[in-house]
Amino acid sequence: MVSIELKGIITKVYGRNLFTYTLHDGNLATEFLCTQFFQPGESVNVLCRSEEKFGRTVLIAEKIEKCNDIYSEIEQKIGQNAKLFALLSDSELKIMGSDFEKIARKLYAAQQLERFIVVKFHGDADGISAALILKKFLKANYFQQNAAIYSVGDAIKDIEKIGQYFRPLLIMVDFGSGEDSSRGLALAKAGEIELISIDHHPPSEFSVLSFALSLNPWNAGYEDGSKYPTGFLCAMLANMFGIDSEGFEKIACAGDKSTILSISNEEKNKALVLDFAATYSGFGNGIDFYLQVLSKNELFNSMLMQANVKLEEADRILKNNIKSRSTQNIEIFWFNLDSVAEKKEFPNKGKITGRVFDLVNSNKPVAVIGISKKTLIFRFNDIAVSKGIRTDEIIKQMKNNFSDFIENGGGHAYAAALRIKDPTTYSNCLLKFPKFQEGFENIALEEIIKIITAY
Ligand SMILES: [Mn+2]
Repeated sequence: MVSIELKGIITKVYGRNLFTYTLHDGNLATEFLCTQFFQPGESVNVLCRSEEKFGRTVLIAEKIEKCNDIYSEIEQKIGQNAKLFALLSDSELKIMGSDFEKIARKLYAAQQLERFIVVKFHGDADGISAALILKKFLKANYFQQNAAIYSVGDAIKDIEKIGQYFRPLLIMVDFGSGEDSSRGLALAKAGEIELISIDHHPPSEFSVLSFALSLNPWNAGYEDGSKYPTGFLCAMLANMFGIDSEGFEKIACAGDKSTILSISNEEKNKALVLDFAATYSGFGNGIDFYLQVLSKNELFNSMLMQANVKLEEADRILKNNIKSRSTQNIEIFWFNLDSVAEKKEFPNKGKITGRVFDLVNSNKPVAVIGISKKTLIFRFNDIAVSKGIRTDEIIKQMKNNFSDFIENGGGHAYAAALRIKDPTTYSNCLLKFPKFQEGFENIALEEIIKIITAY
C-alpha cells in the first residue's frame, strides 16, 4: 500500500456520504475521497492511501486536518506557473507590462482554484466588448452594470449574494473608478469581496484603496489614459493568454470614440447596435444576449435601423435648439437635453451630447454642454483639452463652488457628467438665492461658462 501526503486548498467537493474532493497544492490538482466534510477554499493536510476502486486507482483519505491558511502561498505558486505571452514590445502600453502580468496571473490562479468570479461590465459598447473578450478566457458570472457608479446599494447586494462564496472575486469592467464609487467599493472590500478594476476612467485616490489590483492607464502616468478603452486593455490581456480578441477592441474604440485604432463602418455599426441594445437591457443582464445580437443578421440589422431612425429624430430636434456663445478662447454650445432624451430610451443623454458635438465640432476649441434638470453632460474637443480646458477640471471646480447641490460627477478629460440636486427643495437656499427659482441648471450653466471663459 502506498501512502501519499497532500497539502493544499480544497477547490471542489461533491458527493454525499463519501465526498470527492479536488485539492490544489500550487502545482497540481489531485482528487481524493473522504467521509469528512470540508468547505471549498479550506487549507488542509491529508494523508491518503491509494486503492483500486471502480476499476481505477483512487486516493482515500486516512487522516485529514485543517491547517493554517496557505491560500496566498498557493495562489502565488499557481500564478507563477501560468504560461503567458509577453506584451508586444512595440505596444504603447508597454510600461504597464507588470500591471498586465499581475492581473493575468491572479485571474489564472483564481480560475485554477475554482473561485467564485463575478464580472460586472458597464452597459455600453466598450464595457460589453471588454466583457465579451474576457469571456473568451475567463469562466465567470457576467452582469451588466447600467450606472457608471458602484453604489453603496450595489455593494450591499453583492455582499449578500456573492459574499457567501469562498474568496469571491469581483471584477469591475469600465466603471467604478470615480470618487463616487469609493464608499461602495470600501464596503464590498470590508465584506471580504476581493476587487479588481479594469478601467480607463480617471481613478480617484479613494477608490484605488479598495482594489486588490487595478489595470488602468492613468495609474501608469499616461497624460490621457482615457484614450485606451477598456475593451482594448482586455484584448491585450487576452493576447497574453494566447487568445484572439477577434476585433472586439475595435468595437470598443468605436463606442468610446477612441482613435487609437482604425475603425471600419462595420465596427461603428456594431458599437451603435450594442449601445442601442444596452439601453433597453435591464440591470443584471448577462453577456450572452449581446453575442446573439451580433451574430443574428436579421436581429442585428433591425436594431441598426431602429437606432439610426432614433438618432435622425434626435438630430432633427437638436438642430434648432443649440445655443452658442463665442469668446476669444473658445466656442461654447449648449442645448436642452430634456427636449430630446427620454428616460430609458435610446439615445441616452451622453449619446445625444456626442451627436451635438459631431454637429458643431471644428478646428477651434469647442465645448458642448447638454443640460437637463438633473444632469449636465460635457463634451469638449481635443483642442480645448490641449489648452487645459478639461471636462474633469470643470467638474472639480463645480463640486467646490456648489458643493451643496452637486450630487456626484466625474469622467474623462474630453467627456464627463455632473448630477445636480434640485435646490428648490432647500427652502433656505431659495431665500438666500431667489434666482434659484428659475432652475439651478441655468445658474450652473452660467457658472460653467464663467469657468470656461476664465481659461
Ligand atoms: Mn469605456
